[in-house]
Amino acid sequence: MNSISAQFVKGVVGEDNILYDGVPQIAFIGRSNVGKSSTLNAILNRKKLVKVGRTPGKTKEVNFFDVRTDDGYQVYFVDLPGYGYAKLSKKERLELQNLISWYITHPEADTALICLIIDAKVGLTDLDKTFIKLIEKHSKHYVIGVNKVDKINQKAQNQLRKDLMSYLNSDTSIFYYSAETGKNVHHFQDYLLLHSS
Ligand SMILES: Nc1nc2c(ncn2[C@@H]2O[C@H](COP(=O)(O)OP(=O)(O)OP(=O)(O)O)[C@@H](O)[C@H]2O)c(=O)[nH]1
Ligand SMILES: [Mg+2]
Repeated sequence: MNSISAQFVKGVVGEDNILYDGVPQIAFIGRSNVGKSSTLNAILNRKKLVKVGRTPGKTKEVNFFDVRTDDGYQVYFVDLPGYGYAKLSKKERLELQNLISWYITHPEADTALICLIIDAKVGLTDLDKTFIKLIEKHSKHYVIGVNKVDKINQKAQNQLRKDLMSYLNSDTSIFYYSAETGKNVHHFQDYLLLHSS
């Protein structure tokens, strides 16, 4: 496996040169608390690079991490706030959703890939479907990451696979893993670091 170095660069909430500096961006979006930040930590083999929350709503900005592999590949991992956190006020929820929509529909940002993360126990929600439609409308590439597979048994996982395959295009890549136990994280990691340049 490649050795990877990663460091936090900055968090943005609007226009910034980092969006267009030519480094490809791999973004992580999804409902609040699905484990987007944990996924970054797991893929980067770093326990505490990205702040992970016991309470949802931990990530508030569009956070850029500079990731480099020892064969010279450079990419930004972009950690976004979660959508749909019920405990926020309607205004706060809309502000976060607008920030996420702004980033994923940005016509000039160097977005190479959007990873839409879902919780294995919850499956695809209506808001996930809304964001998938938005991503497709703006012709961005995306994959689905199904996190927290440690929380479901094989039977539930088979059902989830069926549900996802009936909703998604057949060419959409889906990764099933657990950021907590590390199960299958390397498949997702290989894909992101080898195939997205
Ligand atoms: N069981 C289990 N728990 C997980 C897994 N991944 C993350 N968690 C837990 O889920 C909670 C949320 O994780 P975060 O990584 O902060 O989630 P997030 O999607 O970044 O959350 P926001 O930034 O608030 O949108 C934490 O308590 C994690 O420890 C997993 O694979 N399995
Ligand atoms: Mg987070």
